[in-house]
Amino acid sequence: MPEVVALGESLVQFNAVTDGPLRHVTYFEKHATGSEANVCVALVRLGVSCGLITRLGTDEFGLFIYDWLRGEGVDVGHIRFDPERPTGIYFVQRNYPIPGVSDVLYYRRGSAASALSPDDVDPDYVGGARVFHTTGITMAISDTARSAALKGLEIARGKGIITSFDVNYRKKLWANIDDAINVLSKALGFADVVFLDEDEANLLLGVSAVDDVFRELRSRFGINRVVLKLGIKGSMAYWEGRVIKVNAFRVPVKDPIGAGDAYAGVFLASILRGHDVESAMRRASAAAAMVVMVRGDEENLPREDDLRRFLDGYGRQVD
Ligand code: KDG
Repeated sequence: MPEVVALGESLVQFNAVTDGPLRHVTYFEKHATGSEANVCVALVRLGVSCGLITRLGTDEFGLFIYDWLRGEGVDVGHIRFDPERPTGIYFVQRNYPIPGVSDVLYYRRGSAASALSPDDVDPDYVGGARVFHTTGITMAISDTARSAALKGLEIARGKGIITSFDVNYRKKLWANIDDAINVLSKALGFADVVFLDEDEANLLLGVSAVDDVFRELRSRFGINRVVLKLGIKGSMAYWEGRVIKVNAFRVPVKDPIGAGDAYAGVFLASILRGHDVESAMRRASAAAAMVVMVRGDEENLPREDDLRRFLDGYGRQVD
């Protein structure tokens, strides 16, 4: 049984090789991505076993993702193939219109993973893990995928397994903001460890000052382990009564997509391997920096040796 079980859509990313509006881009690079899959790869590269519960099409893209994840060492035993539905894909437009920001164009409605359902969640599989991880993306892609994610969270909670939830609010995936707030708040009610950024805090809690965010999550949801991602300003955690701040690493950015998943995956891996919270945050920040230096979410996820080399010399910390 894997130490971590994650649930969510893995999809193929077509990342623009050149900057600018997609209408003028000729070449795209193909990458296996998807938030929870990214977290799984981050974990296995650091020696923490992880299984992904998802559905893929039997098309070329589904086969590509399956082989990629299997090759990385992710447990693919709970991935189902759906011959009736396509694997989700999306395109990434880089550095346009805002420099340093990537925009996404989804083709995932009706995808195989959008048919994820509670039947996909085997209680014994989730129950055998130490951590169950999912995100707000899975809560958004369909009602059945949301039910599957909530089932996973409930099973994990019931069995005393750590539940990890990354808010990952994706505006384009929600019909309206009220739905997003209701559903994501419900998920927070099951979460032991939460990852979010200032905008997401503002959306869900109506506050964005760090102390207020931590206080609201504690008083409204009973959450005592929170990581607040602050982009280039670094990250802050509230961890069982302690507040910790870690700086970000300044690196040349090719594509910021995937940074949050690198952070979450490496943070969880580090905590599971006995690092203290500050060390886990520092390692997670390094991984996030490494991932944004290239196109694709998973290619630059570090192994131990890569992390050590980056932390020993490559990162120049922002004051
Ligand atoms: O966090 C990055 C992933 O989420 C990305 O690979 C896919 O943006 C994506 C999404 O919304 O699922």
